[in-house]
Amino acid sequence: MSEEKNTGCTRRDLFDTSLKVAAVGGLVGLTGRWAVMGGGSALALAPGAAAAAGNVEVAPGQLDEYYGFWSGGQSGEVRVLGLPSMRELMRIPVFNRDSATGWGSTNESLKILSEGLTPESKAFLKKQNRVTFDHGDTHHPRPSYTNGSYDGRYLFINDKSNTRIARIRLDVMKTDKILEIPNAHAIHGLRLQRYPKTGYVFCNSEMRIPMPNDGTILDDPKKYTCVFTAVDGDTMKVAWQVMVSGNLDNNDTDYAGKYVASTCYNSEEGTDTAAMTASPTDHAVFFDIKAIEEAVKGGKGQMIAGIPVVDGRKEAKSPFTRYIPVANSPHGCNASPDGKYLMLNGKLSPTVTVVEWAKLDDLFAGKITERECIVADPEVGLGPLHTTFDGRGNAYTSVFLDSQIVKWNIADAIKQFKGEKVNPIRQKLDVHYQVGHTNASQAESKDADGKWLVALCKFSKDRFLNVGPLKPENDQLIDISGDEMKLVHDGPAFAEPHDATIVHRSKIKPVDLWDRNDPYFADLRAQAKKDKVELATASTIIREGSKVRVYMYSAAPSFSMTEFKVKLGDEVTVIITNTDDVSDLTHGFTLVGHNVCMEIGPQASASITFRADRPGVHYYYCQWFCHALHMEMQGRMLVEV
Ligand code: CUK
Ligand code: CUA
Repeated sequence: MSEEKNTGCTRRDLFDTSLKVAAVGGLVGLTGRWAVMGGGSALALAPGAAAAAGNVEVAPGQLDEYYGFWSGGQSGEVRVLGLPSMRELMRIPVFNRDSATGWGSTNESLKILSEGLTPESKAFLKKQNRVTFDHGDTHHPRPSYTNGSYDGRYLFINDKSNTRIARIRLDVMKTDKILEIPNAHAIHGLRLQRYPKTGYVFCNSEMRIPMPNDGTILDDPKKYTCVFTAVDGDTMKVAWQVMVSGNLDNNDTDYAGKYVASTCYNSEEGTDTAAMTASPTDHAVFFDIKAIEEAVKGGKGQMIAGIPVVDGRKEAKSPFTRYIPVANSPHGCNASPDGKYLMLNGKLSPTVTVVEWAKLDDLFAGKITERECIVADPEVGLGPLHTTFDGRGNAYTSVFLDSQIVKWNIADAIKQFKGEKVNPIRQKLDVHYQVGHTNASQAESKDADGKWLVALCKFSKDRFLNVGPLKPENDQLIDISGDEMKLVHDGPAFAEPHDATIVHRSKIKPVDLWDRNDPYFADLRAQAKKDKVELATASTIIREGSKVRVYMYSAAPSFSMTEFKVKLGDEVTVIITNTDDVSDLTHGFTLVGHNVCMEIGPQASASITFRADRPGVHYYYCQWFCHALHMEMQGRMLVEV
């Protein structure tokens, strides 16, 4: 029985490791809590405890209760998982190229990947014979809000590597907008306006660059600056920017639509590690959204690259920002779901600094000092990175160096700060290993429900079968529904999911079929109209000089055209409409030897353009197994010399 449970919901190694950890804890004379903790992890495997821990096993045919939106890190994509099973449900290509769907090859995706780039990037890429970047580094996936709750419209995510953000439509789970942020360098922190709705997408430029960055300023760091950016999430246009002091790291917003804050490292404004960490304190910068909006409306912003920019640097003593001092190099920045507090995670300091949002009105009005906004500073362990919440007054901080999730009570931390003799720490749970982000179910919204927590560990070391020098990450699932946290699952993940957001399935309503009038195919509809063809019934070739448009439709198991002819050197665009209106009936179009491949979802249209530079017969086929005669779903392109 217990054997079954062991193999069913977790790994045998977990059992061994937990016991070893407990023993080591005893050896080095750690407190009783450690012993309880180690035992607690092991207990999670006992049949009784596993039952109490809630059912993590989602049987075949059963659906998960939560969607998890995972960043794909350096892979540049977003992954959708089901929780608690931790099954990977979908990968959404975003900044990367994708062989299965043709993302980065189809005309529709190339437009999305290229239209939001700055003129400088477009010119740079053109010199390299490219239209877009092929690579992305995603960190922070965040679903849109209405009144502090997830509304299921969009998911936004950053690309640190090429200073971009993307918007994914959650009805179809496809990327629909990508925007490069001008005046910025490496977008890292990204969070969304919660009230009244999203609204703004707040983006942190992590690196400081000269302004203007035109090659005239090199060695004068005083002329370097960082900008904080507000993008309108509906139009995906930059609304305004604020110049700040220090390097922006992570950010978060309140639940009232008034303030947004960001942790900063390098308040020293140095350019190497020693200079960057010289001072014992850094700061978090708080932005007054109304004040900035009014200044921008009143024309007080300086126009840089077409964007109104206001000066919120420390020395400017502006009405836009306040700098609250915190210990050196803070990292995570997390608003509690009750709308009251913001947690600034110490990283180099073993503490989490708690700021009360309600104090900010007085701070901006000059009635209280920066330090008076701090209401708690609990010591949680070595290397606090990120904090999440259960909606019952507890916070859970990931502690990188100690490899633990530390549960602490917010009210008790505040009492302790006031001098009362209380210990806010409730439990320390070992995770494996070196945890980065942690996030709990619904915890980034006011509907935090305290059921599941994921610990996204940077190292998996010995937790899985060895796959060579590059190891997977280890995303661990922890049950937080009871008084004690229980580790219930290890999940290997490729290329660094920095962060994940867990959303109840009732909040997300994806469709089964595309709508023929979807904006995704607007360009194709317009082109078809010009060509006087009907997308869903066309089997036509339109020639315009050496430009050839091949219109066809697909209905399982065939393409409406099983052969077409073009001339050597033609620029060929193949436009296919999938007329099947059956759920899950996706077709594809792959042209052998041409670097051409695309997905065509049910009721979708898709197009791809290539040059017919190889004479002869070339087969195209459907690469999605759609029918008993799927193998036969093919045709020939004849390239005539
Ligand atoms: S960051 Cu990666 S662990 Cu980019 Cu949110 Cu903290
Ligand atoms: Cu259509 Cu396979």
